[in-house]
Amino acid sequence: MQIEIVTLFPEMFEGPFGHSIIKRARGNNLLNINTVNPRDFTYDKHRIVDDTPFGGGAGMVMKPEPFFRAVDHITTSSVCENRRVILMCPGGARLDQKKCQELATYDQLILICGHYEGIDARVSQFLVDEAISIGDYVLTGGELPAMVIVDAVARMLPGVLGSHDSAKHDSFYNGLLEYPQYTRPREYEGYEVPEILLSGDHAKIERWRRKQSLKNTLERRPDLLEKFQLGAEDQKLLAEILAERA
Ligand code: 4GN
Repeated sequence: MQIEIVTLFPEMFEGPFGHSIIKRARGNNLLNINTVNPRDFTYDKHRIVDDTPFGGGAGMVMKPEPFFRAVDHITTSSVCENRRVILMCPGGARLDQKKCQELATYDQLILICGHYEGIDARVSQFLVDEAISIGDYVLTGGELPAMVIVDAVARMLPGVLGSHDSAKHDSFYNGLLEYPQYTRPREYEGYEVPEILLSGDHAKIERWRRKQSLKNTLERRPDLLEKFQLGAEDQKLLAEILAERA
């Protein structure tokens, strides 16, 4: 996958994409990340990217031309049939695991990061395919949200996670929260690992893990459970959980 990030602050991306799984994915050519600076697409002496809002009011608004030209530069210099242009925006559709899986199917993502008080609305109206938000809060720029998208989408790409750290067991991936995991030591300062995990009975362990997943989801994210299609075994486990509560 090719990811183009349109940002006034390309240096911000050097750290987060230079480590661990994302670094490995880039090294293996599964992921190619590039930044484009809209300031390089201003043609005035002072390379101005923002201006005061029409209609008055406080703050500055980012001008449309640098964004249109930057995206035009990307789309005309790379042949790609299957791309998506995305604006990082507090008012966009909320990012979730399903959206990350969907975004992972594109060959190219163009992520647009804004700053200041806002971006000229023609960018979201006529340049982007969709606006995405990583949550109901406002940040000083779209850079951190773009990093979140890159990270979450990259680990959905085939080959990025090793088979041992596959996404299958992730929270949200299968619609439930993850079951708790433990490693050595068996006992730390009196805190013990659940006995069943040491039993070697794999069928029992699978059942226990599924039950813990259901229990965690019920207790912490009942909204997820409402949308979830419970199988026959899940219904039995859930009945057990509710009985144990009473
Ligand atoms: C996205 C962008 C939060 C999000 C942002 C989010 C930059 N803050 N929740 N800030 O995903 C005005 C112009 C704020 C750009 C925008």
